[in-house]
Amino acid sequence: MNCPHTAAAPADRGAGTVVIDPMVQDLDGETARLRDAGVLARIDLLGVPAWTVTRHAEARQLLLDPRLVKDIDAWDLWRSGTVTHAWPLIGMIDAGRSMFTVDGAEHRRLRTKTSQALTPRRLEAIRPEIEKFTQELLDALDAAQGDDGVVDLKAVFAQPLPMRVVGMLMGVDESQHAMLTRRYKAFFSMLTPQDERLALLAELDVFYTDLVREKTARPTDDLTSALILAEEGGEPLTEEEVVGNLKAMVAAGHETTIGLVLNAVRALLSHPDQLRKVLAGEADWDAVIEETLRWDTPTTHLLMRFATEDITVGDEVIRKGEGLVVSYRAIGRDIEQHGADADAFDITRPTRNRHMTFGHGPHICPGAALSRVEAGIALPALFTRFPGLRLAVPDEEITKLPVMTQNDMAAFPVLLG
Ligand code: STR
Repeated sequence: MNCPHTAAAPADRGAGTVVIDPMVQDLDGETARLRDAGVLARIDLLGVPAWTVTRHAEARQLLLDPRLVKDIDAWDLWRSGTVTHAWPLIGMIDAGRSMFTVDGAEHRRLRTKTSQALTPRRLEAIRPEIEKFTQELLDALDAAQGDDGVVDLKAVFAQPLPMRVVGMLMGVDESQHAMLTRRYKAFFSMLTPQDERLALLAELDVFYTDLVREKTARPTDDLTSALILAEEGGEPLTEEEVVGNLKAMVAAGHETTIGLVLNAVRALLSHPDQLRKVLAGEADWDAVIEETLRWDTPTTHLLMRFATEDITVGDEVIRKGEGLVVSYRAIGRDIEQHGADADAFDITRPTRNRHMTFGHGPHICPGAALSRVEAGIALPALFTRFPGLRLAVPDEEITKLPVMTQNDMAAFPVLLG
Protein backbone atom coordinates (compact mmCIF):
# COMPACT_ATOMS: atom_id res chain seq x y z
CA MET A 1 0.00 0.00 0.00
CA ASN A 2 1.31 3.37 -0.95
CA CYS A 3 0.46 5.59 2.01
CA PRO A 4 3.31 8.03 2.28
CA HIS A 5 1.26 10.48 4.21
CA THR A 6 0.69 10.44 7.93
CA ALA A 7 -0.82 13.62 9.28
CA ALA A 8 -1.56 12.48 12.79
CA ALA A 9 0.23 10.01 15.02
CA PRO A 10 -2.09 7.12 15.94
CA ALA A 11 -2.16 8.42 19.51
CA ASP A 12 -3.74 11.64 18.26
CA ARG A 13 -6.69 9.79 16.89
CA GLY A 14 -9.63 9.22 19.17
CA ALA A 15 -10.33 5.71 20.35
CA GLY A 16 -13.51 5.74 18.29
CA THR A 17 -11.78 6.49 15.03
CA VAL A 18 -12.96 4.40 12.07
CA VAL A 19 -10.08 3.75 9.72
CA ILE A 20 -11.43 3.82 6.17
CA ASP A 21 -10.01 0.83 4.30
CA PRO A 22 -8.38 1.86 1.01
CA MET A 23 -8.81 -1.69 -0.28
CA VAL A 24 -12.57 -1.73 0.42
CA GLN A 25 -12.51 -5.33 1.63
CA ASP A 26 -15.65 -5.15 3.76
CA LEU A 27 -17.88 -2.29 2.73
CA ASP A 28 -20.96 -3.50 4.63
CA GLY A 29 -18.88 -3.98 7.79
CA GLU A 30 -17.38 -0.53 7.44
CA THR A 31 -20.79 1.06 6.83
CA ALA A 32 -22.06 -0.60 10.02
CA ARG A 33 -18.99 0.49 12.02
CA LEU A 34 -19.50 4.07 10.89
CA ARG A 35 -23.13 3.97 11.92
CA ASP A 36 -22.12 2.53 15.31
CA ALA A 37 -19.46 5.20 15.77
CA GLY A 38 -22.12 7.87 16.13
CA VAL A 39 -23.95 10.66 14.34
CA LEU A 40 -20.65 12.40 13.89
CA ALA A 41 -17.75 9.97 13.70
CA ARG A 42 -14.01 10.44 13.62
CA ILE A 43 -12.42 8.80 10.61
CA ASP A 44 -8.92 8.23 9.32
CA LEU A 45 -8.32 8.70 5.60
CA LEU A 46 -4.84 7.30 4.88
CA GLY A 47 -3.49 8.93 8.02
CA VAL A 48 -5.48 12.14 7.70
CA PRO A 49 -8.11 12.72 10.40
CA ALA A 50 -11.57 14.05 9.56
CA TRP A 51 -15.13 14.00 10.81
CA THR A 52 -17.89 12.23 9.00
CA VAL A 53 -21.65 12.54 9.34
CA THR A 54 -23.44 9.19 9.27
CA ARG A 55 -27.12 10.13 9.74
CA HIS A 56 -29.75 11.45 7.37
CA ALA A 57 -31.25 14.25 9.52
CA GLU A 58 -27.94 15.70 10.67
CA ALA A 59 -26.37 15.45 7.21
CA ARG A 60 -29.34 17.33 5.79
CA GLN A 61 -28.82 20.09 8.32
CA LEU A 62 -25.06 20.27 7.79
CA LEU A 63 -25.42 20.38 4.01
CA LEU A 64 -27.49 23.54 4.40
CA ASP A 65 -25.06 25.13 6.85
CA PRO A 66 -23.16 28.06 5.28
CA ARG A 67 -20.45 27.70 7.94
CA LEU A 68 -19.25 24.63 6.01
CA VAL A 69 -17.39 25.47 2.81
CA LYS A 70 -15.60 23.67 -0.03
CA ASP A 71 -12.63 26.03 -0.12
CA ILE A 72 -9.57 23.94 0.76
CA ASP A 73 -7.86 27.03 2.22
CA ALA A 74 -10.32 26.82 5.11
CA TRP A 75 -8.67 23.51 6.14
CA ASP A 76 -6.12 23.80 8.94
CA LEU A 77 -4.28 20.63 7.91
CA TRP A 78 -3.83 22.08 4.42
CA ARG A 79 -2.85 25.58 5.48
CA SER A 80 -0.29 24.22 7.95
CA GLY A 81 1.25 22.08 5.20
CA THR A 82 0.38 18.86 7.04
CA VAL A 83 -1.72 17.63 4.13
CA THR A 84 0.04 18.11 0.80
CA HIS A 85 -0.21 16.85 -2.77
CA ALA A 86 1.51 13.69 -1.55
CA TRP A 87 -1.80 12.60 0.01
CA PRO A 88 -3.56 10.22 -2.41
CA LEU A 89 -6.99 11.80 -1.87
CA ILE A 90 -5.96 15.40 -2.51
CA GLY A 91 -7.35 15.25 -6.07
CA MET A 92 -10.84 14.76 -4.61
CA ILE A 93 -10.65 18.19 -2.97
CA ASP A 94 -8.08 20.32 -4.80
CA ALA A 95 -9.78 19.81 -8.18
CA GLY A 96 -9.54 23.31 -9.66
CA ARG A 97 -12.10 26.08 -9.64
CA SER A 98 -15.55 24.71 -10.53
CA MET A 99 -19.08 24.38 -9.20
CA PHE A 100 -17.72 21.50 -7.08
CA THR A 101 -15.22 23.64 -5.17
CA VAL A 102 -16.89 27.06 -4.76
CA ASP A 103 -19.81 28.27 -2.60
CA GLY A 104 -22.30 31.10 -2.34
CA ALA A 105 -23.07 33.53 -5.15
CA GLU A 106 -19.98 32.44 -7.11
CA HIS A 107 -21.22 28.87 -6.94
CA ARG A 108 -24.58 29.83 -8.43
CA ARG A 109 -22.75 31.66 -11.19
CA LEU A 110 -20.74 28.54 -12.02
CA ARG A 111 -23.62 26.10 -11.75
CA THR A 112 -26.76 27.67 -13.25
CA LYS A 113 -26.07 26.78 -16.89
CA THR A 114 -25.30 23.17 -16.05
CA SER A 115 -28.36 22.58 -13.89
CA GLN A 116 -30.57 24.20 -16.54
CA ALA A 117 -29.19 21.83 -19.17
CA LEU A 118 -29.96 18.80 -17.01
CA THR A 119 -33.60 19.31 -16.05
CA PRO A 120 -35.93 16.34 -16.67
CA ARG A 121 -37.62 18.32 -19.47
CA ARG A 122 -34.36 19.13 -21.28
CA LEU A 123 -33.24 15.54 -20.88
CA GLU A 124 -36.25 14.23 -22.81
CA ALA A 125 -34.52 15.56 -25.93
CA ILE A 126 -31.56 13.19 -25.54
CA ARG A 127 -33.57 10.15 -24.47
CA PRO A 128 -33.57 8.65 -28.02
CA GLU A 129 -29.79 8.86 -28.16
CA ILE A 130 -29.40 7.18 -24.77
CA GLU A 131 -31.75 4.44 -26.00
CA LYS A 132 -29.65 4.01 -29.12
CA PHE A 133 -26.37 3.75 -27.12
CA THR A 134 -28.07 1.22 -24.87
CA GLN A 135 -29.16 -0.97 -27.77
CA GLU A 136 -25.68 -0.81 -29.32
CA LEU A 137 -24.07 -1.86 -26.05
CA LEU A 138 -26.56 -4.70 -25.62
CA ASP A 139 -25.44 -5.95 -29.06
CA ALA A 140 -21.84 -5.58 -27.87
CA LEU A 141 -22.66 -7.66 -24.79
CA ASP A 142 -24.07 -10.41 -26.94
CA ALA A 143 -20.97 -10.37 -29.13
CA ALA A 144 -18.52 -10.28 -26.20
CA GLN A 145 -19.55 -13.59 -24.63
CA GLY A 146 -16.59 -15.89 -24.20
CA ASP A 147 -16.64 -19.60 -25.13
CA ASP A 148 -17.98 -20.24 -21.63
CA GLY A 149 -20.72 -17.65 -22.22
CA VAL A 150 -19.28 -15.31 -19.59
CA VAL A 151 -19.14 -11.57 -20.20
CA ASP A 152 -18.20 -8.65 -17.93
CA LEU A 153 -21.30 -6.49 -17.64
CA LYS A 154 -19.20 -3.67 -16.25
CA ALA A 155 -16.57 -3.42 -18.96
CA VAL A 156 -18.92 -3.97 -21.89
CA PHE A 157 -22.12 -2.25 -20.76
CA ALA A 158 -22.28 -0.33 -17.47
CA GLN A 159 -19.00 1.53 -17.96
CA PRO A 160 -19.24 2.67 -21.60
CA LEU A 161 -22.87 3.80 -21.43
CA PRO A 162 -22.48 6.74 -19.01
CA MET A 163 -19.24 7.78 -20.72
CA ARG A 164 -21.02 7.96 -24.07
CA VAL A 165 -23.87 9.95 -22.57
CA VAL A 166 -21.70 12.47 -20.76
CA GLY A 167 -19.35 12.59 -23.74
CA MET A 168 -22.24 13.48 -26.06
CA LEU A 169 -23.53 16.07 -23.61
CA MET A 170 -20.18 17.77 -23.13
CA GLY A 171 -18.93 17.32 -26.72
CA VAL A 172 -16.09 14.88 -26.02
CA ASP A 173 -15.35 12.81 -29.11
CA GLU A 174 -15.84 9.06 -28.87
CA SER A 175 -12.21 8.47 -29.86
CA GLN A 176 -11.26 9.89 -26.44
CA HIS A 177 -13.57 7.77 -24.29
CA ALA A 178 -11.19 4.84 -23.77
CA MET A 179 -8.41 7.24 -22.75
CA LEU A 180 -10.69 8.98 -20.26
CA THR A 181 -11.97 5.70 -18.82
CA ARG A 182 -8.41 4.47 -18.33
CA ARG A 183 -7.24 7.67 -16.66
CA TYR A 184 -10.22 7.95 -14.32
CA LYS A 185 -9.80 4.35 -13.31
CA ALA A 186 -6.20 5.13 -12.35
CA PHE A 187 -7.24 8.40 -10.68
CA PHE A 188 -9.70 6.66 -8.37
CA SER A 189 -7.61 3.56 -7.61
CA MET A 190 -5.61 3.66 -4.39
CA LEU A 191 -3.12 1.27 -6.00
CA THR A 192 -1.95 4.05 -8.34
CA PRO A 193 1.25 5.65 -7.02
CA GLN A 194 0.62 9.29 -6.14
CA ASP A 195 3.16 10.69 -8.61
CA GLU A 196 1.36 8.85 -11.40
CA ARG A 197 -2.00 10.18 -10.23
CA LEU A 198 -0.70 13.76 -10.23
CA ALA A 199 0.79 13.26 -13.69
CA LEU A 200 -2.45 11.92 -15.14
CA LEU A 201 -4.45 14.77 -13.61
CA ALA A 202 -2.06 17.19 -15.29
CA GLU A 203 -2.55 15.35 -18.61
CA LEU A 204 -6.32 15.56 -18.16
CA ASP A 205 -6.03 19.29 -17.55
CA VAL A 206 -4.17 19.68 -20.84
CA PHE A 207 -6.80 17.59 -22.64
CA TYR A 208 -9.73 19.57 -21.23
CA THR A 209 -8.05 22.94 -21.77
CA ASP A 210 -7.41 22.04 -25.43
CA LEU A 211 -11.03 20.98 -25.78
CA VAL A 212 -12.30 24.24 -24.30
CA ARG A 213 -10.05 26.27 -26.64
CA GLU A 214 -11.31 24.29 -29.62
CA LYS A 215 -14.94 24.90 -28.59
CA THR A 216 -14.19 28.57 -28.00
CA ALA A 217 -12.98 28.85 -31.58
CA ARG A 218 -15.83 26.72 -32.97
CA PRO A 219 -18.79 26.46 -30.59
CA THR A 220 -21.09 23.51 -31.22
CA ASP A 221 -24.33 22.25 -29.80
CA ASP A 222 -23.06 20.91 -26.45
CA LEU A 223 -22.89 21.95 -22.81
CA THR A 224 -19.19 22.85 -22.99
CA SER A 225 -19.96 25.42 -25.69
CA ALA A 226 -22.94 26.68 -23.70
CA LEU A 227 -20.67 27.16 -20.67
CA ILE A 228 -18.20 29.11 -22.79
CA LEU A 229 -20.93 31.35 -24.19
CA ALA A 230 -22.77 31.76 -20.88
CA GLU A 231 -22.91 35.10 -19.15
CA GLU A 232 -24.29 34.47 -15.70
CA GLY A 233 -25.19 37.82 -14.20
CA GLY A 234 -23.42 39.52 -17.09
CA GLU A 235 -20.13 37.83 -16.26
CA PRO A 236 -18.79 35.08 -18.53
CA LEU A 237 -17.08 32.02 -17.05
CA THR A 238 -13.29 32.06 -17.28
CA GLU A 239 -11.44 29.35 -19.17
CA GLU A 240 -10.35 27.84 -15.86
CA GLU A 241 -13.97 27.74 -14.68
CA VAL A 242 -15.23 26.10 -17.86
CA VAL A 243 -12.41 23.54 -17.66
CA GLY A 244 -13.21 22.90 -13.99
CA ASN A 245 -16.89 22.33 -14.70
CA LEU A 246 -16.12 20.11 -17.68
CA LYS A 247 -13.75 17.99 -15.56
CA ALA A 248 -16.30 17.70 -12.79
CA MET A 249 -19.09 16.75 -15.19
CA VAL A 250 -17.11 14.04 -16.97
CA ALA A 251 -15.69 12.59 -13.76
CA ALA A 252 -19.00 12.60 -11.90
CA GLY A 253 -21.15 11.80 -14.91
CA HIS A 254 -19.43 8.59 -15.82
CA GLU A 255 -18.16 7.16 -12.55
CA THR A 256 -21.28 7.28 -10.39
CA THR A 257 -23.76 5.91 -12.92
CA ILE A 258 -21.65 2.79 -13.40
CA GLY A 259 -22.26 2.06 -9.73
CA LEU A 260 -25.97 2.77 -9.93
CA VAL A 261 -26.55 0.39 -12.85
CA LEU A 262 -24.35 -2.42 -11.54
CA ASN A 263 -25.55 -2.18 -7.95
CA ALA A 264 -29.14 -2.39 -9.17
CA VAL A 265 -28.45 -5.47 -11.29
CA ARG A 266 -26.59 -7.09 -8.41
CA ALA A 267 -29.36 -6.31 -5.93
CA LEU A 268 -32.01 -7.76 -8.25
CA LEU A 269 -30.04 -10.92 -9.04
CA SER A 270 -29.51 -11.55 -5.33
CA HIS A 271 -33.19 -10.83 -4.55
CA PRO A 272 -34.98 -12.90 -7.21
CA ASP A 273 -38.41 -12.37 -5.62
CA GLN A 274 -38.07 -8.64 -6.22
CA LEU A 275 -36.75 -9.11 -9.73
CA ARG A 276 -39.81 -11.26 -10.45
CA LYS A 277 -42.09 -8.48 -9.21
CA VAL A 278 -40.52 -5.91 -11.52
CA LEU A 279 -40.54 -8.21 -14.52
CA ALA A 280 -44.20 -9.05 -13.85
CA GLY A 281 -45.03 -5.35 -13.73
CA GLU A 282 -46.01 -5.46 -10.05
CA ALA A 283 -43.33 -2.91 -9.19
CA ASP A 284 -41.70 -0.32 -11.41
CA TRP A 285 -38.10 0.36 -12.37
CA ASP A 286 -38.17 3.70 -10.59
CA ALA A 287 -38.65 1.80 -7.34
CA VAL A 288 -35.62 -0.37 -8.15
CA ILE A 289 -33.52 2.68 -8.95
CA GLU A 290 -34.48 4.63 -5.81
CA GLU A 291 -34.05 1.66 -3.50
CA THR A 292 -30.65 0.90 -5.06
CA LEU A 293 -29.61 4.52 -4.60
CA ARG A 294 -30.55 4.28 -0.93
CA TRP A 295 -29.24 0.81 -0.15
CA ASP A 296 -25.98 0.68 -2.10
CA THR A 297 -24.96 4.26 -2.86
CA PRO A 298 -22.53 4.82 -5.76
CA THR A 299 -20.68 7.40 -3.64
CA THR A 300 -19.50 5.97 -0.34
CA HIS A 301 -17.84 9.08 1.10
CA LEU A 302 -17.98 12.61 -0.29
CA LEU A 303 -14.83 14.67 0.40
CA MET A 304 -14.80 17.34 1.85
CA ARG A 305 -16.18 20.44 3.52
CA PHE A 306 -14.44 22.67 6.08
CA ALA A 307 -15.80 24.47 9.12
CA THR A 308 -15.31 28.24 9.14
CA GLU A 309 -16.61 28.35 12.73
CA ASP A 310 -17.11 25.79 15.51
CA ILE A 311 -20.21 23.75 14.68
CA THR A 312 -21.97 21.70 17.34
CA VAL A 313 -23.64 18.45 16.29
CA GLY A 314 -25.20 16.61 19.24
CA ASP A 315 -22.40 15.98 21.74
CA GLU A 316 -19.61 16.72 19.30
CA VAL A 317 -18.07 19.90 17.96
CA ILE A 318 -16.53 20.27 14.52
CA ARG A 319 -13.84 22.85 15.27
CA LYS A 320 -13.14 25.74 12.96
CA GLY A 321 -10.63 24.54 10.37
CA GLU A 322 -11.56 20.84 10.60
CA GLY A 323 -12.78 18.75 7.68
CA LEU A 324 -16.14 17.01 7.28
CA VAL A 325 -16.88 14.04 5.02
CA VAL A 326 -20.44 12.93 4.20
CA SER A 327 -20.74 9.15 4.39
CA TYR A 328 -23.64 8.57 2.03
CA ARG A 329 -23.61 4.82 2.28
CA ALA A 330 -24.08 4.94 6.06
CA ILE A 331 -26.73 7.64 5.64
CA GLY A 332 -28.71 5.37 3.31
CA ARG A 333 -28.77 2.74 6.06
CA ASP A 334 -29.98 5.17 8.76
CA ILE A 335 -32.52 3.38 10.96
CA GLU A 336 -34.12 6.65 12.10
CA GLN A 337 -34.86 7.51 8.50
CA HIS A 338 -35.62 4.12 6.97
CA GLY A 339 -36.65 1.90 9.87
CA ALA A 340 -35.14 -1.05 11.72
CA ASP A 341 -34.81 -3.04 8.48
CA ALA A 342 -32.72 -0.33 6.78
CA ASP A 343 -30.10 -2.94 5.86
CA ALA A 344 -32.60 -4.88 3.75
CA PHE A 345 -33.05 -4.25 0.02
CA ASP A 346 -36.79 -3.80 -0.48
CA ILE A 347 -38.17 -2.03 -3.54
CA THR A 348 -41.57 -1.70 -1.85
CA ARG A 349 -40.10 0.21 1.11
CA PRO A 350 -42.21 3.33 1.75
CA THR A 351 -39.13 5.52 2.31
CA ARG A 352 -37.28 4.39 -0.83
CA ASN A 353 -37.58 7.88 -2.37
CA ARG A 354 -36.56 9.63 0.83
CA HIS A 355 -32.84 9.03 0.55
CA MET A 356 -30.12 11.65 0.32
CA THR A 357 -27.78 9.92 -2.11
CA PHE A 358 -27.55 12.93 -4.43
CA GLY A 359 -26.76 15.24 -1.53
CA HIS A 360 -28.80 18.18 -0.33
CA GLY A 361 -28.64 21.95 -0.46
CA PRO A 362 -26.80 24.13 -2.98
CA HIS A 363 -24.42 21.39 -4.15
CA ILE A 364 -27.09 18.74 -4.67
CA CYS A 365 -26.09 16.61 -7.65
CA PRO A 366 -26.96 18.49 -10.85
CA GLY A 367 -26.83 15.18 -12.74
CA ALA A 368 -29.41 13.38 -10.60
CA ALA A 369 -32.14 13.44 -13.26
CA LEU A 370 -29.67 12.35 -15.94
CA SER A 371 -28.54 9.33 -13.95
CA ARG A 372 -32.17 8.34 -13.34
CA VAL A 373 -32.91 8.58 -17.07
CA GLU A 374 -29.83 6.49 -17.89
CA ALA A 375 -30.61 3.78 -15.35
CA GLY A 376 -34.30 3.94 -16.27
CA ILE A 377 -33.40 3.08 -19.86
CA ALA A 378 -30.49 0.69 -19.23
CA LEU A 379 -32.05 -1.60 -16.62
CA PRO A 380 -35.33 -2.53 -18.35
CA ALA A 381 -33.55 -2.80 -21.71
CA LEU A 382 -30.99 -5.19 -20.22
CA PHE A 383 -33.56 -7.48 -18.59
CA THR A 384 -35.87 -7.37 -21.63
CA ARG A 385 -33.07 -8.40 -23.95
CA PHE A 386 -31.60 -10.98 -21.55
CA PRO A 387 -34.40 -12.23 -19.29
CA GLY A 388 -32.23 -15.15 -18.17
CA LEU A 389 -29.38 -12.86 -17.03
CA ARG A 390 -27.50 -14.28 -14.06
CA LEU A 391 -24.24 -13.92 -12.20
CA ALA A 392 -21.45 -16.15 -13.49
CA VAL A 393 -19.81 -16.41 -10.04
CA PRO A 394 -21.20 -16.58 -6.50
CA ASP A 395 -22.20 -13.10 -5.29
CA GLU A 396 -19.56 -13.23 -2.50
CA GLU A 397 -16.84 -13.39 -5.14
CA ILE A 398 -17.66 -9.94 -6.52
CA THR A 399 -14.95 -7.62 -5.24
CA LYS A 400 -14.85 -3.85 -4.89
CA LEU A 401 -12.16 -1.75 -6.50
CA PRO A 402 -9.64 -0.18 -4.10
CA VAL A 403 -11.37 3.21 -4.29
CA MET A 404 -12.03 5.05 -1.03
CA THR A 405 -14.80 7.38 -2.13
CA GLN A 406 -16.75 5.38 -4.70
CA ASN A 407 -18.63 2.10 -4.42
CA ASP A 408 -17.36 0.44 -7.54
CA MET A 409 -16.94 -3.22 -8.51
CA ALA A 410 -13.80 -4.57 -10.16
CA ALA A 411 -15.92 -6.59 -12.60
CA PHE A 412 -19.38 -8.08 -12.85
CA PRO A 413 -19.20 -11.39 -14.75
CA VAL A 414 -22.57 -12.57 -15.98
CA LEU A 415 -24.16 -15.21 -18.17
CA LEU A 416 -26.69 -13.70 -20.53
CA GLY A 417 -28.88 -16.82 -20.53
C1 STR B 1 -12.59 14.16 -9.79
C2 STR B 1 -11.36 14.85 -10.29
C3 STR B 1 -11.69 16.08 -11.08
O1 STR B 1 -10.98 16.43 -11.99
C4 STR B 1 -12.87 16.78 -10.74
C5 STR B 1 -13.76 16.36 -9.77
C6 STR B 1 -14.88 17.22 -9.38
C7 STR B 1 -16.18 16.45 -9.28
C8 STR B 1 -16.04 15.20 -8.42
C9 STR B 1 -14.92 14.32 -8.97
C10 STR B 1 -13.58 15.06 -9.03
C11 STR B 1 -14.84 13.02 -8.19
C12 STR B 1 -16.17 12.28 -8.12
C13 STR B 1 -17.26 13.18 -7.59
C14 STR B 1 -17.31 14.40 -8.46
C15 STR B 1 -18.58 15.10 -8.05
C16 STR B 1 -19.54 13.96 -7.83
C17 STR B 1 -18.69 12.69 -7.79
C18 STR B 1 -16.99 13.48 -6.11
C19 STR B 1 -13.02 15.39 -7.66
C20 STR B 1 -19.26 11.77 -6.74
O2 STR B 1 -18.76 10.75 -6.43
C21 STR B 1 -20.53 12.12 -6.12
